[in-house]
Amino acid sequence: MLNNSQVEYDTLIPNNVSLSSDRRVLKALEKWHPGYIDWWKDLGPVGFQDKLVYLRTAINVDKDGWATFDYVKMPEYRWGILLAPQKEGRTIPFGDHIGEPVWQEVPGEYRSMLRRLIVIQGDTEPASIEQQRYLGSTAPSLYDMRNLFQVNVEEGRHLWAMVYLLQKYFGSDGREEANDLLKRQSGSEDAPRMLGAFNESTPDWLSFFMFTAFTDRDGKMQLEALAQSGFDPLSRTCRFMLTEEAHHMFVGENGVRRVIKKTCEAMVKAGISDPFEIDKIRELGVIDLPTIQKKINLHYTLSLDLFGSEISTNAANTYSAGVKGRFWETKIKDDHILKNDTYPILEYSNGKIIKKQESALLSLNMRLRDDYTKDTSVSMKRWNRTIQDFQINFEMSLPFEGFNRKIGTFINANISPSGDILSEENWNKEKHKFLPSKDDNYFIESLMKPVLEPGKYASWISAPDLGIDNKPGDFEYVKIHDA
Ligand code: BYC
Repeated sequence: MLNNSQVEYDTLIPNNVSLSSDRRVLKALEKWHPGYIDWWKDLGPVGFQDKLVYLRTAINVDKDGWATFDYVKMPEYRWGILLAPQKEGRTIPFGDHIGEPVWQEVPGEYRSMLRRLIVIQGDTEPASIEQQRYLGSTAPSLYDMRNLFQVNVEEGRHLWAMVYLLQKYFGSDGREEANDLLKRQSGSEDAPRMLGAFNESTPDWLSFFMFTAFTDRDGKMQLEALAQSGFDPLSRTCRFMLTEEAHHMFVGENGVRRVIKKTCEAMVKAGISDPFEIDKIRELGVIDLPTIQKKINLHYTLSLDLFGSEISTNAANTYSAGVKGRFWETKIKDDHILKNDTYPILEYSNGKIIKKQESALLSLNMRLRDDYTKDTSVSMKRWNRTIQDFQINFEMSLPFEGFNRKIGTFINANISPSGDILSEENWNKEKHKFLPSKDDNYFIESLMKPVLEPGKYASWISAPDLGIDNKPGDFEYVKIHDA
């Protein structure tokens, strides 16, 4: 490793990329900074901006001790630019340039391809903050509120990471793209965010936990694929972002698990063994398991769409170019060129689901999606273990890949979560058994009452097993009463 992990912490923008001696980029970022703060105040978390929040701040890129915890007001968070250490002698691990030294500058022929990927990645970061902006006022505990704000400030840092790459490596069009990242807005009619799931609303905390469990995990997979890039600054940036991303998925997976646990506890206490006694269970002030399953169906499939079409020339081109790899590319044992390989995919054609072998290069989105599904099933196992611990006869499952899809071969097909092809009429009759209905959403929203006393939790969620940074159960994660 080259010794380039020294962090400049006394500049406006903490960084380990020697910004103080890179006047052009420093100036560009300082110019972008006020617009970012305005955006954060206008479209970031509503309320609590003047409160002290117990937040983790990245101060280093060493494996151990990369973060410090302290009370911070969110607008004063130190959003830094931190790249994982450069690996000496790293070579491009896949594609037509395999074995060549990685690029420290953008190769001209791949400039627009790289810019597009960086802009898409950058666009998702502020989008998720915008989606979650109203949640603070209904937090089920101070612990959860703190976790929400932690996720938010770190997504803000991830935006900075992409903006740095745009400003440093893409000249005036990079500058323009950086400005546009603050202009598009989640859910806007005129200038929406670029990818589907980032224009959906996150109206309640179960949605937030599902989003961080499922959609942040797409983030993990995409960052892992970009971390393989032959463009070394992108690879290093993504490698460090992955360090923070792990906590976001923990918030989601553990959040959903705590919701499930509270439901099971309440059912056992009330002597209800049938998980489908929905009205009785809801009267206990908890969310019934079938409704949680519907939320899984929704968020998993919205996240599948984020992988793009199963067959994609874009994906083949970025791979052959050495710009975007596969999940854990260097651990895979094949030629890393893939021109002669095939990959199994499903295709929906003339009302039938057909299994076929496709070009491995063209199927790279599908392969990454399959890796995502494998990764996700670990969460499913943990959630089901919680249900089994209470001896309740219910098993959560991931729906069939063709269910509820808006991108790819299954676009708008009427297929049930178990993979049955339905007539239009049956789909319309059944769909509220598969996806949250208006009533389900109203019920969930009716539970969203804030709990702001340290150590206390809303009726529908259990306390976490451990505090953040080993803090005790009644720790005041957000100082609500101090100005
Ligand atoms: N919505 O060949 P296709 C995260 C477009 S999340 C709307 O099928 P491709 C995070 C596509 O852009 C990770 N449009 O797909 C999580 C293309 O349009 P153009 C974010 C879509 O290009 C939580 C056309 O359809 N990072 O970090 O192979 C919180 C045909 O494209 C969608 C990345 O995604 C969609 N769902 O793959 C915070 C990595 N899907 O260009 C953060 C960068 C496709 O023809 N992005 N389209 O107008 C990529 O690698 C790829 O662009 C995609 C799409 C995987 C997104």
